[in-house]
Amino acid sequence: MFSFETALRRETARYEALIARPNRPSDFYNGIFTRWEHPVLTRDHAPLIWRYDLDPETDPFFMERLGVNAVFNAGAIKLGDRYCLVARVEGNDRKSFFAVAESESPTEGFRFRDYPILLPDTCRSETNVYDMRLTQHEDGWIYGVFCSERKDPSDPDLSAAVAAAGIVRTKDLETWERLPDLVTQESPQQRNVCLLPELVEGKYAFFTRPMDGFIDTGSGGGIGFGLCEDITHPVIGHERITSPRRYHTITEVKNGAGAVPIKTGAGWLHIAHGVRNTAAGLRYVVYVFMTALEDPARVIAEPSGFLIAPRGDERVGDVSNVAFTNGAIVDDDGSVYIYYASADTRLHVASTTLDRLVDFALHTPADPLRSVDCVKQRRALVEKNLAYLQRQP
Ligand code: M1P
Repeated sequence: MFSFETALRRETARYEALIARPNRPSDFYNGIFTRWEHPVLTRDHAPLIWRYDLDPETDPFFMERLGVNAVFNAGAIKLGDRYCLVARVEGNDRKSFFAVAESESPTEGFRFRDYPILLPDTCRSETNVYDMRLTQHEDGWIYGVFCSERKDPSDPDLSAAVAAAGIVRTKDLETWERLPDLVTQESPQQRNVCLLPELVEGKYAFFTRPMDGFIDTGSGGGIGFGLCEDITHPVIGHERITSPRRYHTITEVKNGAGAVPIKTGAGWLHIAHGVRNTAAGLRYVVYVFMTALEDPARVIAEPSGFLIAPRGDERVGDVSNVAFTNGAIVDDDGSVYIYYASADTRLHVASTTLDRLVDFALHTPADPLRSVDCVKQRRALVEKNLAYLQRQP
């Protein structure tokens, strides 16, 4: 016979066991990063108090009243000794919202704060919000730049939407001040926008992703870069293309910023995403490039191919064949934790170090863009290796 108390006890125990589950490095190896066995956040990490009505008077069958469909694409920041993720949580109703999950460990034990984030409601037409990138800015604020989505009032197509870059700021991830959306005078739509942690020429520096439409970037040629004088009235006049899309590469269809760029001695390290088309639909991967310290829009290295592509179970979910990141944390000892989502469904962690990422970025050959040149590139590596092996005693 059904017992409310038993069901509540069982689900609470399951939830606590999930949060307490230790995570381990998986046996995946490529020398660049470590994949961890378990996702750090899933829909099952959503607290019971978000989903169930725990009062048997009003929920006698202990039913999920407000289900959570997916937890993925998280902004990331370390506050004191706590690793904080501002995750995209998608309800069963398709609407996404943000919520802070934190842990004392970068790879396990993430627990959501009791309440999801209630953003200041400054725009009645805003229907959906997602993918917050968190910047600990030199001006003292933590900025969250996210996609704000609304129905396109000028297009009768029910699915026609407009994407803009919403901006909030906070000091503690608890109280949020909403600023006006970013205006980019040359681009009708924006997604995957992030703010550099430092001023450039005394201005706020954004990486943008100019788009003509909601899905298609159209004439948008890649990841853009623009400056704005006043973050409280954010307007970008001109956007320079930093990392262009290229034919027959991992960025042919689209690319966009990922984690907020990381400052290193050798340049700004970007962990971005690229999109190509396949017969089975779009394939999203995470890739790396570096830009110059004195000119963050100038690419100085772009290693060939992807850093992270969906593998195994990661390949399947609501939007299959997607690896996507919008957050990474660098620790004082140079460790880097890249929080990447798979298939718009769950969030994983990949760990590495700044030294490894910079080495990967600077010393991995660039994509030569043609098969014949790729073969030459690989044969040169084989030749070097055979010569090396022959020299060994
Ligand atoms: O569904 C894959 C990703 O699609 C979008 O990325 P982009 O704008 O580059 O197409 C984003 O909405 C992202 O949230 C999502 O993971």
